[in-house]
Amino acid sequence: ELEFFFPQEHTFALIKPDAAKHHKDDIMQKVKEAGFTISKIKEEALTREMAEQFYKDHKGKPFFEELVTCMTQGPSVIMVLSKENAVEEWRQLMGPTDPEVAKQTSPESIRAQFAQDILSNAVHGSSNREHALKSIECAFGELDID
Ligand code: RTP
Repeated sequence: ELEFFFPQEHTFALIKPDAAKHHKDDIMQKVKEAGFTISKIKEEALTREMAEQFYKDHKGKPFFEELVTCMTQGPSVIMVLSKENAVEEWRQLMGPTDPEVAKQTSPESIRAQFAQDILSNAVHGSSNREHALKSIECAFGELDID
């Protein structure tokens, strides 16, 4: 009945390869504590095509090649997270892009606690609902959850 007032939203979330290797359990713990439902999950290395699709807005930037290499170097944990206001809340839980900033402004965030540096910054999350839907379809096919 609550869902009538607080409809679920879905977002696309990913634990990047380095963090998937070293901090997966701790990050999954924070996901659950924050009240997300894990609607879909798989562990697999992104292909170059997928990494380029997720980061197409950054094509041409000086860090793009490094970013794609970093994202394809090993298995990622790829998820659909569901919750009221999921897109925004997952971004909040991730924290700012740069872990040095994250440590100052959001010490409880995933990036403050588990990011290595601004490139290997532990997690990815869609920045809006449209991007979320596109990334979910790209990773899992048509969205078949309510
Ligand atoms: P994301 O897209 O991964 O969820 O992260 P975001 O919105 O916080 O960061 P964004 O500005 O979209 O950048 C995407 C990813 O590119 C890498 N990056 N490196 N070396 C650099 O200055 C730099 N800036 C961004 C990070 O891996 C970031 O997550």
